[in-house]
Amino acid sequence: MIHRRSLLAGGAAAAAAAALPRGAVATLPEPVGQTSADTQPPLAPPNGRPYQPVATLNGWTLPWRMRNGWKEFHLIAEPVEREIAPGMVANLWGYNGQSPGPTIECVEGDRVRIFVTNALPEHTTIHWHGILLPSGMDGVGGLTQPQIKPGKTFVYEFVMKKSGTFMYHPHADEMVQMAMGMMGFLVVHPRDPGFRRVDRDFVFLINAYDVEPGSRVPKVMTMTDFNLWTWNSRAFPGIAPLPIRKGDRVRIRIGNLTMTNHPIHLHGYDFRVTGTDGGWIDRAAQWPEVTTDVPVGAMRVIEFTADEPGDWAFHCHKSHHTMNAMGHDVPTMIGVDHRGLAAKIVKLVPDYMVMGERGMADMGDMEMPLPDNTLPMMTGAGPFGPIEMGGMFTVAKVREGLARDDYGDPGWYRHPPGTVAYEWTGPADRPVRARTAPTPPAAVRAVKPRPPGGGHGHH
Ligand SMILES: [Cu+2]
Repeated sequence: MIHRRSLLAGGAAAAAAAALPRGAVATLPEPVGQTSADTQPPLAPPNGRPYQPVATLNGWTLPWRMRNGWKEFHLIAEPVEREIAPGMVANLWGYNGQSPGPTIECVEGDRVRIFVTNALPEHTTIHWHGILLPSGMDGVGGLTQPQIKPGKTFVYEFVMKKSGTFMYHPHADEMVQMAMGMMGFLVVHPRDPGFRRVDRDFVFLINAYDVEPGSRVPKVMTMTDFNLWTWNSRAFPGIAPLPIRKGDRVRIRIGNLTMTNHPIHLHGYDFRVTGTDGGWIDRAAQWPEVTTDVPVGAMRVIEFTADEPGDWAFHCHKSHHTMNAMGHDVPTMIGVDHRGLAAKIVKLVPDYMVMGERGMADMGDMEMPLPDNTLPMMTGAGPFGPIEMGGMFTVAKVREGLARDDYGDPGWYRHPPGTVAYEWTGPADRPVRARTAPTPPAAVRAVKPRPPGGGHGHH
């Protein structure tokens, strides 16, 4: 739920401000926070230029106020609690109650003023990734401004020169602060609401954490070996589905603030890559894809027309990124029957985990003891059984008859009769195998000459 707070002013200051005529004093915009990790409905602009708002997966859009022709936002950098998925909460840093912070939406040509209050225990700044702005507003601590000390508020002011897909994040102790979850989406809508208009416009950031099983705080010194692969600080089955009305023109905007690339794959459709954080791609330069790689520190915009109903998997194609916390130091146990052994060891070592001996699908069946506040590696049940995914996985749910503004989960797809893969129940012969040894290729025979006089002796 969105909540309004008097975090800064305190009771006395707020009362003093309220006693003065409206507008007589410059005041900070009211800080607004969000505690829910549910996807909030798109925020229709109550004032200013019109636009089609975006839906932030497991997130929300920051309200603003108009003041003398400026659109004013107020970000609070602060420690937050984020539910990564049901059963696991992480202590992160974020903005206005959540990690990622709220999505900022504005319009090409808008004069934007963003107040940033630092409620962290260390200094910070905000860099506006991809925005064309005066150098001194670029948010690089030490280079373009002093860092914002704890308890202080800085003001960023710039005009949005162009529409597009952008993000914000600290440029101060940034390895730590981004490993703790500090980032947010920034969308600048085109001045012409008809420009490349879509019906649904989803946004999310790719992020990653290293949280040891049983703990709540990410290890901030981790370079590459993260164990929670998340979209908007959520792991499957915690990532919201993308509800889509059949026939909708759909845009999905993705930004990558992890330390590795993510090939993002959508089932059921081919799509066009229509934009990056550098701008919109000319139609003639767009090419079809079903997987688009989102490099480190980059953003990709994909679009398609949702003409095929169904439940379509949408995930990172690095298969270990569709899993949650893994122990990396376990041997492969395929072919080893250790089921009885595991039960005995678990009595002695409660956290003991083994890999399945018939592949990894066993993991979903085994009731392995896990430390508190740890996500199982593979979880999430579908209509046909366990989905065996964690991490960066969700479902695009394309349905006939959804309302235009309905972003609720429509449930599982009801497949028309005769359109689901089915089990063969007729006679099943074993495959016929070749009964004679194949003749070696001539090249192999050539290097094994027989010794003079015949026979098979060695040289
Ligand atoms: Cu990935």
